[in-house]
Amino acid sequence: MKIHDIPGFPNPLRIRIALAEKGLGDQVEFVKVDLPAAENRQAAFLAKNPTGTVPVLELDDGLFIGECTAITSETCWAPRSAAMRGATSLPKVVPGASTWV
Ligand SMILES: N[C@@H](CCC(=O)N[C@@H](CS)C(=O)NCC(=O)O)C(=O)O
Repeated sequence: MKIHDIPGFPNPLRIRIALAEKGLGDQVEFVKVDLPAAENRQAAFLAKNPTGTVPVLELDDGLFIGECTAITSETCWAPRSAAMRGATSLPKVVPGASTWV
């Protein structure tokens, strides 16, 4: 799992805090997006997230998920997050669906 972001910016920080709380920091590769150079407005990044914002979660199957709320929800389903979500929670149904709600 990868997180495309830039250190120190508020929305990426939300994800980094959530991952740290869940003990998932070592399962994530962070890919720096050069916001000052407008890398997030280039076609290559817009293909990952059409809103042109960070953070973006990239799952191992190649799915990209934007929006902090959707990303934190998605990372709840990582195997080591069971303690955070509870053992009897509902199963994941539609990956990334909460990006658009
Ligand atoms: N609603 C988005 C907001 C993300 C956002 O605004 N990120 C800022 C960085 S803190 C960004 O990418 N700004 C660059 C831009 O809008 O061009 C989320 O929750 O992830």
